[in-house]
Amino acid sequence: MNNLLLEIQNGIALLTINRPKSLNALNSETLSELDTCLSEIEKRDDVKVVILTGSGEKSFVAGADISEMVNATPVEGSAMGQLARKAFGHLEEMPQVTIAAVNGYALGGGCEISMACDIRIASENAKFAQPECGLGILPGFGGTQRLSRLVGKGRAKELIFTCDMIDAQEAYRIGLANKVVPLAELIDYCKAMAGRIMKNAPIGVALAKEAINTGSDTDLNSGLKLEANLFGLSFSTQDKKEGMTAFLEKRKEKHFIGK
Ligand code: DAK
Repeated sequence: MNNLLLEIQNGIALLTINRPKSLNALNSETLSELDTCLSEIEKRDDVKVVILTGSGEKSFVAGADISEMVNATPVEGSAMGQLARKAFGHLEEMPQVTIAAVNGYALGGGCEISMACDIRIASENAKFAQPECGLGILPGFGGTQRLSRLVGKGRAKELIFTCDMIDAQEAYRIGLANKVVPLAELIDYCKAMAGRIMKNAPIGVALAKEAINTGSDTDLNSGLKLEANLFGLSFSTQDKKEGMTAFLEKRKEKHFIGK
């Protein structure tokens, strides 16, 4: 991999987009590597949480690579869009929990890839924006859809139409960031959160992720039906037996096995 760093330890995959000279902008090669890497992580039982971040202390991802896009034809643009849809789709749909550790600029495709993650933790210096309309395009890696679902239609329209850049506190206030922490503590904070998640049953967490994601794109009744079915499915796991038995035995230690 030319543009990614991957470190897997204690159930956590720390995936770093590593193109610091262009502030970690996403070119086609990086998107393709993300697709390949995430589809491999997705199959690993020993990885429970993925933390996605950018290299350096200035930028998470400064968007799609403008130098690659400037002369791209519609066909090339569309191929790039397909690649991003696949790569971002893994983050959103993989059974593991995905946390974006937003360590600086999250602009355009950078804001969009953070929104494909389940949770966004921002460092104090993080900045978010969807600057596409100022480049003569519109958000195309899911921004018009995911931003409005996260912060509401009105705020999404304001951010997209004005291209305003907002800081981490404002992102937190509107619900785009889950939490703001000092830059030096960002990765440790995300790892500690991953640790709290990993104490719970992985299948329960994965089914809850599926219920929330699918349910939020459908009507309440269909979402509730899906939840009931997934709830039933969780009763087939050994982890359900273990979690409930541990409670009844007043045991703090639980031995979840992901089955
Ligand atoms: N692409 C390419 N290079 C970039 C870049 C980017 N997005 N962002 C920064 N760089 C490069 C700069 O060109 C510069 O390179 P050198 O001049 O040193 O060679 C280097 O990174 C450092 O940047 P600056 O010198 O500009 O650093 P500053 O601190 O002055 O400014 C900044 C930092 C982040 C405010 C500024 O670099 C900036 O405004 N960057 C562009 C941000 C932006 O507009 N991002 C949104 C891109 S549009 C698609 C769907 C979606 C998309 C594309 C296609 N399809 C469906 C096909 C998505 C589009 C976008 O994301």
